[in-house]
Amino acid sequence: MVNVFETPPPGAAADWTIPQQWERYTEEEHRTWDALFERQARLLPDRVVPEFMEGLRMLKMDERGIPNFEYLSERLMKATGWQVVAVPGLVPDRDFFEHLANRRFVSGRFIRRKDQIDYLQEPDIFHDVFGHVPLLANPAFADYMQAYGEGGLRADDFGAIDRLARIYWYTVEFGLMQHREGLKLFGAGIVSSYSESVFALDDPSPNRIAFDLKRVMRTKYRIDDFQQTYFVVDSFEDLLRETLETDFAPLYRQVASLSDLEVDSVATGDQIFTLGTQAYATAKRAADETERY
Ligand code: HBI
Ligand code: FE
Repeated sequence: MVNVFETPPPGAAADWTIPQQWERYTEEEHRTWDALFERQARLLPDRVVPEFMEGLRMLKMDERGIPNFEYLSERLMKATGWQVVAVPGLVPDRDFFEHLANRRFVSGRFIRRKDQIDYLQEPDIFHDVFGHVPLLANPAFADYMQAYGEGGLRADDFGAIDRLARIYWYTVEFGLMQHREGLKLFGAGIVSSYSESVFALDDPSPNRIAFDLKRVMRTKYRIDDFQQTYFVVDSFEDLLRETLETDFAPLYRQVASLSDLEVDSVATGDQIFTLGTQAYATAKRAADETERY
């Protein structure tokens, strides 16, 4: 979560937006986008939900180079009434929610350097735009994102932003979906990462558990490595319906009296798709410990 007391840096508007300045991207930056795009476009077709591929096509995101937000927003506006606006980096929670509640998706404008192709900590334009924007062309997902923004503003009044943020994390960022032909990816944190796009579906290490609002609200998450548990939704329509029909106030009260669940724990009532071996996380932890001595 992001500090609430911060103010926008010089050059940013009161709502934290900045001009994209598309004409300032260098040839090398456009080629970095192309390299990332081509790799994911090759890997994803059988792995990602069809709604994602549909969004890429509808928004004409397969044109070469870093997308210009002006044209991207025009197409997105026609599809679902969303826009993409540039921000300097992470923005405070309330400003973030305010943008989503008004169907504006905030995106970083910088792109990772060539030597950071496979890993970087903070979200760049490839994560934000390639990862998040295609699904915003889907009506149910678009409404779900707006509902999340509205819910975020209300959660703040209950002191429950961290609980709600877990729902965002385990759906919008790292969600899986149960499809006729098996599990598919839809989380932006997965689909913008080559290695996690393979790990999240194929690796025996992580748990894959049916999505449940209360369960997810209690579950911690990792920001430093692949997830140890992924949650599986049935469809965007179901996710949207459940979010709109649930009264979150009593849920926040219940969750407040329950303990947090660890990133790898299995709880009573879980509907388990895969019980993970956690071999990846265990090996990683052992390697980190060796390194320290
Ligand atoms: N700001 N730019 C940006 N992008 C995010 O994904 C983001 C943010 N601020 C807050 C935030 N996410 C989350 O912590 C909220 O879901 C709570
Ligand atoms: Fe993201």
